[in-house]
Amino acid sequence: MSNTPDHPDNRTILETIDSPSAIKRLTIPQLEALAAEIRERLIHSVSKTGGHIGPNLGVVELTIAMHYVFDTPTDSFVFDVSHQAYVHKLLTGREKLFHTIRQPGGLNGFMLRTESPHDSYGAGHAGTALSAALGMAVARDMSGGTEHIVALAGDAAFTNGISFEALNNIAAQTKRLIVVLNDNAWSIDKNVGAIAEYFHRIVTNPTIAGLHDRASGLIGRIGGKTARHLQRKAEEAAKGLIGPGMLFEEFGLTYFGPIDGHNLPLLIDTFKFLKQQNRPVILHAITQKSRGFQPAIEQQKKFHGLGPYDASTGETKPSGQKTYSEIFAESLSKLANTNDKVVAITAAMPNGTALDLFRPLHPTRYFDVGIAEEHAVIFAAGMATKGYRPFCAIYSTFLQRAFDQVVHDVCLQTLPVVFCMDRGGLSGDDGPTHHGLFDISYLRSVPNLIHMVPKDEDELQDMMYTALLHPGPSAIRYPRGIGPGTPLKAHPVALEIGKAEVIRSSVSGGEDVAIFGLGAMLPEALRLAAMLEREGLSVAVINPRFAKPVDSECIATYGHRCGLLITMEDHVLAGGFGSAVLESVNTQELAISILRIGWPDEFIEHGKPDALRVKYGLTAEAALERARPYLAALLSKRMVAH
Ligand SMILES: Cc1ncc(C[n+]2csc(CCOP(=O)(O)OP(=O)(O)O)c2C)c(N)n1
Repeated sequence: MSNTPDHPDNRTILETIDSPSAIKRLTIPQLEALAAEIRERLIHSVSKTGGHIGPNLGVVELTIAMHYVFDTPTDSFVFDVSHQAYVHKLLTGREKLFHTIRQPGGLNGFMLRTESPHDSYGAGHAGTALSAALGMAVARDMSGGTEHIVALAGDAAFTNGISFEALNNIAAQTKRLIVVLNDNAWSIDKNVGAIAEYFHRIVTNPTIAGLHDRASGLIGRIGGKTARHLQRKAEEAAKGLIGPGMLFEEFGLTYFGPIDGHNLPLLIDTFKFLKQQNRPVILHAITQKSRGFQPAIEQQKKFHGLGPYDASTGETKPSGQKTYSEIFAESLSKLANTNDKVVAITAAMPNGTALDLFRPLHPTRYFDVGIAEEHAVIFAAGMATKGYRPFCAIYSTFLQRAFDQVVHDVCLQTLPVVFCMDRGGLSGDDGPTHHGLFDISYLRSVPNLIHMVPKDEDELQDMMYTALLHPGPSAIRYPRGIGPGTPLKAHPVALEIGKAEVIRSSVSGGEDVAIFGLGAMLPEALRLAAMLEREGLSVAVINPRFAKPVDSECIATYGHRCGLLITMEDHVLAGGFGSAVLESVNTQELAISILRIGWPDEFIEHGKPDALRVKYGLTAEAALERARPYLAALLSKRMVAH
């Protein structure tokens, strides 16, 4: 509780921060108390909502210091991924709403321009902060502005190509940009590659560590200008010692650090100093991910982002049934047992894709390339040219990054790379940055590629086997979380390419309606069929299996037999599976009505998938209402026929 004269009531310091200007009135001890309160709040609140607890616990002091020194929304903060913006949200007038984060209708889990003027740039995908911040800085310079632009990016964001594309341009484009490298040595898993090692070398270099300690000591004792001068001298001396040309200096950014990213007075003093610089600068802050929450420190991977947990023990509910991701990883491990050309590639998502189950079984055939989807795809293409069979496990939303590589490197050369797209469909709590709702559209237009969507876990393993046997590129999309729980056959079977599976059809062939329920929508298709039957209609249900090529023979068969085809997909309608059916109907000149059920041409907000499906009409009930205008005609046709 705050006992200062400013806050005589019973409110905590955090509760008194209704805008960042309130932070500026606090003393260092009060700021430190505020940091403790924020940690407490994060741990308890996120235990109920789920979310990115580890990254946020690591940036408490950094965010406080930034808000202490700079003035948003006049100044702009650009957070990479922006999954670590919870503290920023708490300090920018959203403290009272914080319990709603990631909840339907509540705060988004990422920065959102529409949510607050303090959120200057939205994100959810990695590697965007430096480019966006540079764009803002250049726009400011062009319009004669004086505000500050601060980009905050994690060490893993620097494994991403875009960060380097931005670095390549910064010094040439602006004299005033502050980049904060929040180095906690972790991506979601341990950060990987040469950049991670480079940061590690800087951090563990005893000479530099000594200088940095002396600098912080001096700041603590002396404070003010002299200390800043000495600190800069120390940091500049350090630069000469680091060796290989100081990566960032070579890019034209003046490097400061490494400094302790939890030392509030040091951070404040350093930001004040950086604010005055007339040159692009990078501050290397060392932070501890999950700081202040022991269960998370011990299980960094798990606590990067997760669902609800016990706030005192960190325990989570046992998951029970295997997820699609786990089935994917186990099936791939089995395929790798029998085929030594099978390799697995992830772009920094060993946990999310479950490839960390594959890694110990086939360590030499497992590749984590960092947050580098474009590279992952071309790397896979390269391996495929040498006879290997790469399975690229990349979420549907993140494969968007590598569209050109899919087209230009893989499909144009007909290389047998398999894209295993986890989170194909609505992702739920993470919201529009993470929904995987576009992959059928963006992949269906690419020649040579086949696109499969399993109805259950067993079909996923069949599709992976089919992809392995297929001589060209293929993609498989499967949803987040668990499936229907179908047990796996001992051995997968190869599916006929472009052949749908008829789930139910009347023996007489006299259906009125055929419903194509793609992947996770098949159960809804079956429910819809039951409802239509109650209305007196005869209904066939089809598992399309392939979004490309669609089964035109099957479409023709039912196009001739029925009066209505209904498609259901967990994907946008524009260019999706239903569009593919429409195209086939058009090409075959079938005279049949088509009703397409899928996501509308809008970005879908975060929320619970079931509720969002109800809201946007992706349910059997909503489909029945949409089908109603056709029903009378179908029924009268039926009477005439019989
Ligand atoms: C293009 C893209 N690929 C993958 C991800 C998934 N992802 C979210 S956060 C993250 C790790 C970020 O690590 P870092 O930048 O070091 O920040 P930290 O979480 O450690 O604070 C990854 C891989 C993503 N958001 N965007």
